[in-house]
Amino acid sequence: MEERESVFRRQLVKVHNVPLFWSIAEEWAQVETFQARTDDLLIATYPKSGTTWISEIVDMIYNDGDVERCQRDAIFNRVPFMELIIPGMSNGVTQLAERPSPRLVKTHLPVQLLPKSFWENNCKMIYVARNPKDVAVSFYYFHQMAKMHPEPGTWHEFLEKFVAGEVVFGSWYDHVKGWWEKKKSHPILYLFYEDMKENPRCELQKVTQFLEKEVTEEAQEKILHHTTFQEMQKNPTSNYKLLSTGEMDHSVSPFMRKGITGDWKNHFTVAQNERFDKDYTEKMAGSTLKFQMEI
Ligand code: PPS
Repeated sequence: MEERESVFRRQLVKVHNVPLFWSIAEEWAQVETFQARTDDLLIATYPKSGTTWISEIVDMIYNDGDVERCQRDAIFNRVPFMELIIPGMSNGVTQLAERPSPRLVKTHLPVQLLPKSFWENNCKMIYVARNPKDVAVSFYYFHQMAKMHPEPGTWHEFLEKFVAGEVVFGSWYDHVKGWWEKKKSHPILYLFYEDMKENPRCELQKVTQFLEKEVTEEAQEKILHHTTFQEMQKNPTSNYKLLSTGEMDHSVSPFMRKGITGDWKNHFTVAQNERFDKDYTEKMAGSTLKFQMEI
């Protein structure tokens, strides 16, 4: 019991200047030498940007819209989190090594930290980005319920850390811009959470085209229905309730929390919002990347 507790709520440790969970930093050599395969599909995101949502969509495409087959296992086993290494609990690197191809691989790493075998194997990648205000709010609640994170402090304190990039996986700005730039030279489908909310059918078609998969009209309907927030929220294989309460305590805040765009308006004060907008304008200057803060 003592050992288990000591795993949680520790300070982050920087790897190449990016804050990571202490246990990922300690085992970084394993992550860095991860062996990608040519038919791997990488799902890359900054935390809280729609990773689980796109993972469920892709798994459904791979399984021709068969809901039962997609309920064969929890999402964190169907799409393992590559760099997540927690002693005695999880090792995405070894988990993935044992899986048959074609594999779906989840990562939150910023582009510069991605193991080089993904580039060498020219793997297809899907990146999902979400507006930073909703990410910050979602991340704040996630820190409270998922115990690998350091204590978030108050909302105000957390927002300061988020803006400064002093949170796990580093700066949201560096992350979204880094992957955006990379798509100029590599097959990356770059999607937005807000577009997925606004027009799920259109975004689903982008994904199937990118993956070069034929999906029947019927399967498409099933995928759209099965991956709505309401369906995923009650599905034990996608709502993370199969994890132990020690790792994620849904009574503090559920993993499937609200699933909307614009919840930040219920959390940001006017002063916080003004300050955030000013900083956002400075950090995004010169980028062609645009976000919808509301839809
Ligand atoms: S993680 O822990 O980083 O992998 O989390 P991630 O899956 O990226 O993000 C969790 C947020 O995504 C919301 N979510 C959804 N929104 C809309 N539709 C669907 N189907 C869906 N599935 C998950 C989830 O509720 C978290 O956002 P918040 O704002 O906290 O509700």
